[in-house]
Amino acid sequence: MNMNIMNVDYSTKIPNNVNLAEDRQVLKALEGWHPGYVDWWNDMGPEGFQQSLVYLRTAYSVDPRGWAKFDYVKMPDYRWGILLAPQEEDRKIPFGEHYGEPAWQEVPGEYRALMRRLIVIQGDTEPASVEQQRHLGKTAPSLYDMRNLFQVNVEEGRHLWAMVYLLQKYFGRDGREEADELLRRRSGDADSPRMLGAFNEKTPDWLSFFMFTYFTDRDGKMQLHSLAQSGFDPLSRTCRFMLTEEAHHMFVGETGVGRVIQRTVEAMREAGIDDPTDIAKVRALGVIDLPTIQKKLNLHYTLSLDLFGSEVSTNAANAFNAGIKGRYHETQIQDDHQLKNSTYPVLKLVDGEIKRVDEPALTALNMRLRDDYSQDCVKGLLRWNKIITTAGYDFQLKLPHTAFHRAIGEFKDVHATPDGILIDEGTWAKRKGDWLPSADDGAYISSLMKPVTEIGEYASWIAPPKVGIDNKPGDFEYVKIET
Ligand code: BYC
Repeated sequence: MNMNIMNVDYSTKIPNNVNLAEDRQVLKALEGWHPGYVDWWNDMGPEGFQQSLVYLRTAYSVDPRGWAKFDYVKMPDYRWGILLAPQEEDRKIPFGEHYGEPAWQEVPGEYRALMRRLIVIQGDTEPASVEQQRHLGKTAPSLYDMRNLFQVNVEEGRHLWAMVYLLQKYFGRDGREEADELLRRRSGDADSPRMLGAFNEKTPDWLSFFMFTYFTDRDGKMQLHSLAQSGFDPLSRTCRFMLTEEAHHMFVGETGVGRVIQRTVEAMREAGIDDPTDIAKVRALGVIDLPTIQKKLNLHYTLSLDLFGSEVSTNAANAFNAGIKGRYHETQIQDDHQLKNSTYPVLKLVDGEIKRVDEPALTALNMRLRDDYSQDCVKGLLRWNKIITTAGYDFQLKLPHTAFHRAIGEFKDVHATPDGILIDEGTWAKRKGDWLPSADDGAYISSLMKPVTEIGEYASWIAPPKVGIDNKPGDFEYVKIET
């Protein structure tokens, strides 16, 4: 069949724009993997609502000008497909030792293991997040939010398919085994956990979900951007298309947190509360106080910082030299794209003090990507803070210092305040509850997590969105539950 790469072939069981109909072996491998995926979705995907009609977008093209269509779909019937951004003619490897050589259409033998490891790590995060969020449908603050949760979930499922396609097409038997393992590991499981720390944490409530989609999905954005630079063209094209979907996930996070803040300041204004740190008074209104929002932010931001690995990493240097994983916006950077003689300032612990030390730029790539990430995070905070100041409150949300609450890298063995002052174990134990959500904070937030399923209604602790999904009006039924 002659197929336009822009449009997706829906005639095979697995929608795709990679001509699977003529790639029998890979089609067979994917069809063999499909039942296990559906079992995983049924066991570990959203709890309940599997028979509900959800107003979801599905990709039908990879043309950035119009790639998705919206319709009511039951989640298990979602068409999870393999979609790669169109191939760029004569694309060259944009960095590393092979700088300027034609991009690879197959995996070079010497980089197989390194490449497979990165693809597996990326793939592992996708089902993990679905597992972490599986119970949230039951406490959705509105049908609008419930629909957004499920949209994020089905797309993370598709991102798993994206990585599994690469494994099965380009990595032979090893790839097929890895694809099976991706369905076997479980978030938070003691024996068989997901690979990266943040993906084994709980997402206990909707504020966590919004923080996760703001901060952790944004790590996804940065990592996907770096892999989109890859000299291995199929990986690059896969990640480029994933980024199109990823934008909505971060939108859900940013607007979600923004709407929580909006509702809190509105309720405080109506009640005549001037002091946003008067937690008991604010909580009596059935909204989430700003200091608790700051604590949740501290938690999710630092868990996400850990996802960038160690500040100084030979793994990162090897992946860059090999032409497998580049920098954020690599092609827009003005330098030799090989980092032969350059340095990059890295925050390190030197004689018990936090210092900036110049390291070879090649080994400091994780730190550089993390810095790009932190800058990207700030943008949303500015918008959140504007909601607070517009309501007339003198309170600012801040990103904590990178030495605060870390489990990976330079600062994993020390304790620091959110301002970056090093403290001892005893002080940490005493003050921790001021900076990270405590059991009481968790219990209070949980007490608010009552489902709201009436059309156009919202829970007490969150403001309605400014615009509907796909420009739908406020009274749109985003999820038809009774089917
Ligand atoms: N937890 O040299 P180092 C997303 C391990 S999110 C546990 O410092 P490297 C999404 C590391 O594996 C994006 N272990 O690290 C978001 C290594 O082990 P080995 C996911 C960790 O390799 C929301 C050792 O420590 N994609 O898409 O330079 C919803 C030394 O590591 C952790 C990617 O991450 C950790 N946090 O960098 C859904 C991209 N960190 O080899 C989806 C692919 C490090 O000694 N992955 N370790 O056994 C990578 O680029 C890199 O593997 C990492 C780590 C950036 C993760």
